[in-house]
Amino acid sequence: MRAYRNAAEAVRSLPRALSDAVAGGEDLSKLAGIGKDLAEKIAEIVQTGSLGLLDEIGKTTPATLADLLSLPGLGPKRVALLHAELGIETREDLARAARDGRIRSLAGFGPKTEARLRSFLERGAPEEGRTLWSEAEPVAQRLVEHLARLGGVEKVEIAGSLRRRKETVGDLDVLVTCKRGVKVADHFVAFEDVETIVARGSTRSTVVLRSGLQVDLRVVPPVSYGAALFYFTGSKAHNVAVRKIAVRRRLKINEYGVFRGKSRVAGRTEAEVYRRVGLPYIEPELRENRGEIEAARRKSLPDLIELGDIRGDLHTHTLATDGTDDIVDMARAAKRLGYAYVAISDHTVAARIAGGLDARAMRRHLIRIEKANGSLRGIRILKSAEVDILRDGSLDLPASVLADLDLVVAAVHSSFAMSRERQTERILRAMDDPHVHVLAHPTGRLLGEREAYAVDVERLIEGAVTRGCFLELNAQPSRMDLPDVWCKAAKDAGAKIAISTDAHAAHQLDFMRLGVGYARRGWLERGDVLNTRTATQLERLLRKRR
Ligand code: DGT
Ligand code: CA
Ligand code: CA
Repeated sequence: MRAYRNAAEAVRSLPRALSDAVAGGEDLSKLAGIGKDLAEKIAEIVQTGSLGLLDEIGKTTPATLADLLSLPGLGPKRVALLHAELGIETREDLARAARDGRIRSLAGFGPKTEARLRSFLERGAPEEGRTLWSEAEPVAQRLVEHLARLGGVEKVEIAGSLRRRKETVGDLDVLVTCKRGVKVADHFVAFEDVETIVARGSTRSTVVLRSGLQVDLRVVPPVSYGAALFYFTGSKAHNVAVRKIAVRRRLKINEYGVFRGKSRVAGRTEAEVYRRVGLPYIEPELRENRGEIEAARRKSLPDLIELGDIRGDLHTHTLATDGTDDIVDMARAAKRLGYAYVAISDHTVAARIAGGLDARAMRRHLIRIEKANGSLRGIRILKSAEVDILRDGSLDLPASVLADLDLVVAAVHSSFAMSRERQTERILRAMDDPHVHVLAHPTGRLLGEREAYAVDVERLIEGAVTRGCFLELNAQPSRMDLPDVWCKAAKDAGAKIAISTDAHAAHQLDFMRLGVGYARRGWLERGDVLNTRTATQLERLLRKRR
């Protein structure tokens, strides 16, 4: 696979047409990434228009198998095995085999993999057309670096929903200023990820990347940069609301500037644009027309939380269940981030696919946590568990074990299909238990995979406040749960939020950056967030709940 991919890359970067090279008798195997065998195959394709080997494979291997490669945990070897052993050709075949329990017995598969595939397939296809923020952002960063490499380019910034840190983005909106005559468009479409050029012009261009993500580029003069950044950051609803204020002051705002009649009175910076209409600067994450303009006029905009405010992580997993690192690895990684504490919160037994721990195994696990805590300096490891909320709202560990935990995180992992009323009652009942501190991923949504279960989030927020419980903002890229509007509602109701990564590996502790960015969309300030507290403050709060 890799050899073929490298060869494709070599061919793509050839400065002339491949057919000419072959016709000219050029030895392709001299090119980096192409050996003798591949050179012969390429020559065959150029000369005959097809490849004998591929036609042979096509006779025995259905084309639908390629589709299976996109499923989580399936590579070429595993797909080949599924085909050879079970005759699986399509997603439907695979779903049926998973349901019948026929996959777990294959070499290299097991009940966990089978269950994962099954739940993925039963959730249906991901939402079309939107990309997770966490996937779009690294691409955007590479694109910014690419654009900045061109001489004469001055400012490069990503606007749109990515800048507002929405959990998913429809497309990327890139803004560039440069010296006169710089060929930004040509350089833009030469970005390595570009698959299709939709439009190429001196002020606007559009491409589609190989990942399917579309990118809009605008080139603007420096005097308009702030106005353009304001305009293309959006949201549209925010822009419309600000424009209304401008109109009352007999001003006009567009992407070129703020105008009084024909003269431009602002536009170089965003702050200047806001100032001209009588507003303080409004952070991009707030620009959704959800009250930020009123707050700006009252001078009561929130002082948004920052990554540096975070003092620990309150939801992580280890090898004891479905994590990939041990307690000490997780604690060391947390310490490297400058944290004061980290909670080790592995699954309980009802979370069967995650290899959850029963009461006895949990007790042994807690002893290991204590030992690790004793052996490491400069970081406090909290004894915790992500306890399943059972169908009737009871908890998946006996009270005697719960009482030994420093921090109890409770979560719904099953029975998503209940009525809204029953689901709400079930969760409130779990929060009735005085051992419970945090309700994890409160809505259960999985972006692009699964909608939130039906639940009355307002009542959960109220319930948390009256009981002294906390709500989690789970920072796994596909969760971002509690959703932003509910974070704001929770804050307004006086609930405190734990921003937690739910890390299943040490490096996933870095998801905190995503969580904090998203929390800003929910108007959260340092004081609204549980894990900005010092270890001592935190322990006092957790004990108070009991
Ligand atoms: P997305 O791409 O769906 O995640 O969301 P956005 O917000 O990035 O939307 P997009 O890419 O369609 O447009 C980028 C920004 O450009 C948008 O947030 C506001 C501005 N914009 C686009 N179309 C209009 C419009 O018709 N009127 C106004 N006022 N602004 C617009
Ligand atoms: Ca966009
Ligand atoms: Ca766009």
